[in-house]
Amino acid sequence: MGELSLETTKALLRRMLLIRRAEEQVIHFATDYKELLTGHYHVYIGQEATGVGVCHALQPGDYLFTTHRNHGHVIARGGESGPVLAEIIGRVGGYNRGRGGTFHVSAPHLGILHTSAIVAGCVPLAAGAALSAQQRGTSQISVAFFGEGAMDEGASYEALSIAALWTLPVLFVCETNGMAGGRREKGESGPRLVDRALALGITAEVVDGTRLAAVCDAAGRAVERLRAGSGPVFLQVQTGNTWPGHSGGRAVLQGGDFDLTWAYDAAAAPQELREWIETSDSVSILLRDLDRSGVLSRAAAIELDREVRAETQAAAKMALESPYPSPEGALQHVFGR
Ligand SMILES: Cc1ncc(C[n+]2csc(CCOP(=O)(O)OP(=O)(O)O)c2C)c(N)n1
Ligand SMILES: [Mg+2]
Repeated sequence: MGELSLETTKALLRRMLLIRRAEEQVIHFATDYKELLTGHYHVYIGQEATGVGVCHALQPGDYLFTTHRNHGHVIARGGESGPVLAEIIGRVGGYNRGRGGTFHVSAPHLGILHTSAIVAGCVPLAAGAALSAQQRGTSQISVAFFGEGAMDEGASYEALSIAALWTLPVLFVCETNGMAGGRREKGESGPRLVDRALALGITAEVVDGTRLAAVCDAAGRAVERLRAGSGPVFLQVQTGNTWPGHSGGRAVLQGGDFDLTWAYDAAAAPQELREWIETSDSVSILLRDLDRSGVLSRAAAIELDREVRAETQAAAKMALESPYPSPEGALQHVFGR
């Protein structure tokens, strides 16, 4: 695992597992209960290494902006599963007191000031927060996570262009997962988005998002550059084949919750998941790497996962026991009346 210590590696794996288990819980909320989560929602399963690897490079006080696929980013930044899950099912125990829901989980104490599902909406906002940090003379940086779908929107190019012109401390993380709006992306907007950033004079590189170490390495170098005041960085993170459970806005857990032993023996997994486990799932790839290099045995990883599952169950219980906001309080915590 390159320069990461055993302790750090375990902490990052733990956070990736927290995301995996929380997202599975979201799917359970939507499928195992009647009318608990009736609309559509998007999970981060498979892409955990990107959020966790990038957030590892950040400091308290840095800003983070995200999209419709926000749950994983909030937990990657240190968010707790309980308030995230409670928010997703609209309860007062949620980070936004149940007023945001799945598309708007924000956590200002973690630098996540706002979340919206507007594709590309977060790109100019992240540039704006970076401008604010620059004007105030702080060392804060701002990160925007977005999918390749955002690279079809004009707002992204204005933000990239201004960030380059004004040397803003903003990190653009384009999670290229091969789909945009349920449409499988092929051809132009796939592999070389990085060239568009380079054309604007932005330092940019393609990163293997299936490997935590590669993300940590690229994000670490990017953040160093940003803190030095050298201008924006664009990372085109290739997250591999998408998790086969994505199904429009209603995900499906093939074979139930992810069984950690599948990471080591994909043949034991449901047929639909095998190739993804072998080639693309960032959790499985990390588990195999750690096992092979003797850093973390299968037994130790399974024990760690057992703790994470217990923590997630407690978080789900807390969310379910939290009440809905009262109708009388509908106008509290809002900007206008
Ligand atoms: C401005 C805007 N147009 C369309 C949509 C509908 N929509 C929701 S997700 C999505 C695709 C997003 O693809 P991508 O940015 O690659 O993210 P991914 O879902 O692959 O993570 C679209 C078009 C939207 N939310 N906002
Ligand atoms: Mg995409």
